[in-house]
Amino acid sequence: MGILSRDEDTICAICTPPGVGGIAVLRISGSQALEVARKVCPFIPTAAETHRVFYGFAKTVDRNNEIDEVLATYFAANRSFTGESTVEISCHGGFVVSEQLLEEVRRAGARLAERGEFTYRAFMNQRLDLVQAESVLNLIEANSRRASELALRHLKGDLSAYVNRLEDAIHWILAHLEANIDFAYEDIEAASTAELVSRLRSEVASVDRVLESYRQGRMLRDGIRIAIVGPPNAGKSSLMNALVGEERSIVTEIAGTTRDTIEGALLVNGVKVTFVDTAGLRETQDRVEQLGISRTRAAIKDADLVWWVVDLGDLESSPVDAAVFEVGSEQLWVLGNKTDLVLDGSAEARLGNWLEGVSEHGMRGSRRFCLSCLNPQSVAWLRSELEEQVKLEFSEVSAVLTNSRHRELFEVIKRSLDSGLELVERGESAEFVAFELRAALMGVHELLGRKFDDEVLDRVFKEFCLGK
Ligand SMILES: Nc1nc2c(ncn2[C@@H]2O[C@H](COP(=O)(O)OP(=O)(O)O)[C@@H](O)[C@H]2O)c(=O)[nH]1
Ligand SMILES: [Mg+2]
Repeated sequence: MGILSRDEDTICAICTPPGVGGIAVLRISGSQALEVARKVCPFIPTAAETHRVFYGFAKTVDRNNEIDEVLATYFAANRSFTGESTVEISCHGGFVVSEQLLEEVRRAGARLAERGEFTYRAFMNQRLDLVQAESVLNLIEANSRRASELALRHLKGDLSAYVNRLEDAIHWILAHLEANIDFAYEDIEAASTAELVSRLRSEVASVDRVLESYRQGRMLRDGIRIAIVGPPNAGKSSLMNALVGEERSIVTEIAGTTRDTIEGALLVNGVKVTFVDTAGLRETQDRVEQLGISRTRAAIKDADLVWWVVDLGDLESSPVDAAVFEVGSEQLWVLGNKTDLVLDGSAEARLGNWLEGVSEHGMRGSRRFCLSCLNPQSVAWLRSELEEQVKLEFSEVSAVLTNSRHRELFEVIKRSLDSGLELVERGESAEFVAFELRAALMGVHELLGRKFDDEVLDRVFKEFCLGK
């Protein structure tokens, strides 16, 4: 059952996370919010002023028992997050008090809110568009400073403003196009084909830029994943442990120790970086190890960056796995480990020669590092190189896409604009072009949630937690 059909109810939920805390906040929203709240908090005046805090004792509805000493804040309709009349009651934290208060508020006539229902109401009351509602979720879920900054910018309307501007631009083109078709638009002068082409081109280019930003946006939201792969015993687990500063993976001199993927994470320049330590790549008859290796291949596919670790002291007998060669050179770092075993200082040269030997292109274009995981200075150096890389990736953050729903719709918009442009360039009749532009407009409306179906809304709001 979706949340769509019961919009008239007054709803309530505890908005703070469960467990023991200094305070808990219970929110009541809906036309009866004030009446419901007053049954439990009789000290709130009937004609409460908006944005005022009232102090007193919350009581059971039957007035027989006091529950807690609380603060109640009143927000009038159109002046609240949901757009509805809202009361927020702050009580002492802990499970018992807040649950009892919630129970009494329900007894007083409010229904328990479903996941995301407060934000859903904010959307229905046009306090937020759909892109902004989704960014509320992203803000709550952000696991790094950069991700939360971006979500906040979207909440404030950055991306929405771009989409609105795009809509205006498409409207302009459509209107001038239709002036060619229909004399009803006599106040609009028909635009020349050259002008239509140039306007369309610039919109296509701007949509392209937004689409390109998805990779960056997704990395900001979820962080960067680095798969650490290579032959057994190269020092992959040692490297991960040294980087995250704890013993996440078991390290031994026995080849094939790591059989599953193990993750460890770090914040690098405000971006979450997840290292995935993997089972060593080699031919093996061991069933468990084989399963581990197929996970390694999956980890390579999922990764933003692949670190291929090899043992400089044992290059000649290092097996090379084809999966590594499929990684693009800009996504692959080759790490020659155990420099301490190469006593003549020829580590770089050895690694280079060996790479020329194992692959036609010698992994040219991939970055190379020679280091020793046992040497803290080596590890610190690799870390600083990683920091530089992260800085580079995020040196310029524009209105970026982070959400797959948005990306799908931007793709729809782009396809329609592309076809429209092609038709204009070929000198096709204005009706055909207009058809494509209207399809692009539909995409825009869907993006902002001006046109929606229940299924989309259900999917968006179901991801929220209770009380939001
Ligand atoms: N000499 C030396 N030994 C290392 C270095 N890094 C790791 N080892 C050792 O190599 C062996 C295999 O390490 P491990 O991290 O388990 O390799 P993995 O199989 O690739 O995960 C262990 O005995 C480590 O102590 C290094 O830089 N120098
Ligand atoms: Mg290992």
